[in-house]
Amino acid sequence: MADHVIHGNYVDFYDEKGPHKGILAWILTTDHKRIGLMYLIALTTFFCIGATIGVLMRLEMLTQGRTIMGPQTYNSLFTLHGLIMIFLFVIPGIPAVFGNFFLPIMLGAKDVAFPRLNLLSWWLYITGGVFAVLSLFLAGGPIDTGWTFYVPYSLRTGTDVSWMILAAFILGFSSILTGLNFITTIHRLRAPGMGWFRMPLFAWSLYATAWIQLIATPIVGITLALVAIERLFGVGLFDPALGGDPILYQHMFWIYSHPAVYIMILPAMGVVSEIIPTFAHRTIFGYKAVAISSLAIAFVGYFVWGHHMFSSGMSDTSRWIFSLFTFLVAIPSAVKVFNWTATLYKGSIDLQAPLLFVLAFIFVFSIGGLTGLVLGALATDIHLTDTYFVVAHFHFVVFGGTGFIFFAALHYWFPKMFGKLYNDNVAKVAVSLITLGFLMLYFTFFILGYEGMPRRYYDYLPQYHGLHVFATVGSWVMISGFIVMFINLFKAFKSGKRAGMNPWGGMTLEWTVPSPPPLENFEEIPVITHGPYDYHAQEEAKEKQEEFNHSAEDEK
Ligand code: HEM
Ligand SMILES: [Cu+2]
Repeated sequence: MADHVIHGNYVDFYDEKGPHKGILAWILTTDHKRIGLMYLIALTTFFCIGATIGVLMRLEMLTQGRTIMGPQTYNSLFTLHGLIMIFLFVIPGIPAVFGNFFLPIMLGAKDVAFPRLNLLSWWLYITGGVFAVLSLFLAGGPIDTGWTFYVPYSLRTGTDVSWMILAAFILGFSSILTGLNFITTIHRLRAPGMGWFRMPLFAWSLYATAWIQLIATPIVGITLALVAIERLFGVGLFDPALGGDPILYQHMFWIYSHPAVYIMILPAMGVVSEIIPTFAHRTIFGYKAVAISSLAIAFVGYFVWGHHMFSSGMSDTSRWIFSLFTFLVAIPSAVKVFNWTATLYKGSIDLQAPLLFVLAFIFVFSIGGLTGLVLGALATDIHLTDTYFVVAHFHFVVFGGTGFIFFAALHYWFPKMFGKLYNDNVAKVAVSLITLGFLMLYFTFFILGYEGMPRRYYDYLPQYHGLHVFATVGSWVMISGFIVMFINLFKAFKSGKRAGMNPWGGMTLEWTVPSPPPLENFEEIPVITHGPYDYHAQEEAKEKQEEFNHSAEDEK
């Protein structure tokens, strides 16, 4: 990184000489930007591992019967795929990488409120990840319970569930500490003049997310700890054979894991609310509605966990209440989609790669949300639960939502993070391949599920063969898109053109500091005088400046 050294009169954060050298300067750093980049490396590595496992699973499903692996291996692979993607990629994803890197800069702060705690979160994340990988090689072999650890199976399987639970437990602490850090940062470290309603929407979304992390994560921690205790000491909380109740487990699991889907999606919605105004060159439509709807989603999200258990055994009253609340979440989500579309409408649209990702997201995510309503309605859910329809639904929202926007964010902020530009045309080819492959792969799952293909099955009946082949080919198209994307970004990192301070014409504070930013972000803490996307105020300021220049020239 020698060519980064000094531009003009500042030293960027890559080249700042701290007390440590080499790798230690990274793994012992308390700089939020370095921590964000370390998360980026870890997360993309896990994403690649998880995606490879996914492709292998699809390859197994290419033909009936055994194709490349046996049933036990298949069970372990879909469990690992889910665990890696959910706990190591989409849940920490956007807050850990882009929240860490950009939240302080967007608030006009020098760092997060507790930089050392931030480093501890990263270490806990890595420790949890390493434990998860280690569990593959321990006595029982790779776990085969599915990412939900449902009892009584998870109490009885011979695979090493306790280790994996320990890993998830540690990851939970990482998540809680990051949430705590962000809440404090947002309350205490906003630049002078930045009232709550002058805060960028990405910060709002991280704020709502952080509260879920803080309130819901301990519940899954306790639940999983109880499973481990039950496995080790046979106390009989969940195991019916010992007088326990497996439905109790499901309630406790989903009381966390439903809100967790909002830990995944809210930050993504925040990123979308940044990218759209920038590429439409227009103030976001309904700023306050978008900000408040994040809080509303976070709040209502606590009351809908039962929709994962409509068919497990509950009273009719609780069933329809859960169904009603599930439908209510659709309202604040739709508010956001309407406001995004309204912003684009009459905007002067600059269709670059980050916006293309966002458009693909709006399309795919809307399908995911609407099919969520199909599953939230009691009658249709009975037909579709535990089929490929559910797998399609959650890939549309989790992958088409958080996954797509993780990569949109990477393209949007790449020039700022690395000070380099990538090839926009190649990026657009990558987005198109990814979206096309995605639709071939997962839209097919809706049809398969509707026709009765059960989820998590190793084999299938002859009538599903054609659709399985089509979906598997889709997985190849999608993966080639990701390969093109990674090569493009890697090339840019190695030898891309130097990026200026503000390549897209963005309005939030990160675009007012150099790329890459200096160690403490700002030479002088900025004073905020208008809203975060106030293109109007910017225009006025520019005109005034020009008038001033003219009159200065006239005087000469
Ligand atoms: C916003 C982002 C969302 C994410 C990340 C998400 C994620 C998920 C996941 C991972 C599952 C599968 C759980 C399992 O393995 O059993 C699932 C199932 C489900 N989702 Fe979503 N979801 C989201 C939005 C929605 C929405 C908007 C609705 C309804 C309005 C909804 C309704 C459901 C229902 C009812 C199920 C259970 C289906 C069944 O098991 O029969 N989801 N979701
Ligand atoms: Cu849910």
